[in-house]
Amino acid sequence: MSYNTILLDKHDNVAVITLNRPEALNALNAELLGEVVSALKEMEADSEIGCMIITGSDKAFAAGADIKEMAEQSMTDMMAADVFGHTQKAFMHDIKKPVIAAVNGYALGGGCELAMLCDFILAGETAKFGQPEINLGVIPGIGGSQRLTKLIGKSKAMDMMLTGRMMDANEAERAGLASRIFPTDDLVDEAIKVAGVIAGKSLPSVVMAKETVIKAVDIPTQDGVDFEKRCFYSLFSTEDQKEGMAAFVEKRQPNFKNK
Ligand code: CO8
Repeated sequence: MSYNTILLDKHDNVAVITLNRPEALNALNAELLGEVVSALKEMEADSEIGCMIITGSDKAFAAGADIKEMAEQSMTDMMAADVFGHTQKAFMHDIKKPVIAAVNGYALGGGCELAMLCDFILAGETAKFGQPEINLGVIPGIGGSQRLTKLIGKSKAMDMMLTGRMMDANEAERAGLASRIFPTDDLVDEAIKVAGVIAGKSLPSVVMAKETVIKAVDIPTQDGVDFEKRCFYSLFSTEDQKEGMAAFVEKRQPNFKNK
């Protein structure tokens, strides 16, 4: 299959999906999310592949959902398209092989959430994680509130989600968001080595190891994720979401009405 917004390479038994919208810091538009899901499914069906990696550029893993694509959407538009629901379903139900996020640069909003949808996160030294949706008059919409809280605990998750601040690689590793840190330039090669170790194991045990860890943390998550999605979409009926996203597009500070 050919893709417009991602690159797909194979390194022996490891597949590397590189998010490739440099002009928008890999902002996650509907096309890119659809292509990530298609590539994961393609690699899931490829008997040569034992482990997948999702990565971005040195500057950005992904700077969030595409604000310019979302800015004018209504609540009904968001719920009808349900792009985030489809993406999440694919990660949670269709992909049995492990997926590693290799994060350099910004992993913000949906970018941080995409990294957390992967099975674990390897961070480059310059990685920066954040859930800055609050600055746009919205909240995370693809599981971030649930997964971040489970990974780093309530206090830090509240701090991140309510202030919108960023967390560097060291803090992310200490907090349990990233499993290991590598030098920026070596990150993808190191991730391929880690993925190669996993791909060298017995696939049935790898698939079951993944499934059991997910069960340990995730059984009640679905309810929270569904709740979060309804909240996220409903925020598209507020003036403040329109103002927050318009302000970003126009490169100015937002003037929220409902303070
Ligand atoms: N959406 C659309 N375009 C973006 C985004 C984005 N999220 N982030 C950056 N861009 C664009 C900029 O508009 C700019 O384009 P142009 O050159 O045409 O003006 C280009 O990328 C480069 O960006 P900057 O000039 O802003 O680069 P800086 O180095 O000055 O700043 C930052 C980098 C700090 C990352 C800055 O770009 C920024 O703050 N970006 C927005 C971060 C953000 O708010 N992310 C959250 C988005 S909302 C969200 O993710 C909701 C999640 C819901 C579920 C998602 C499921 C996938």
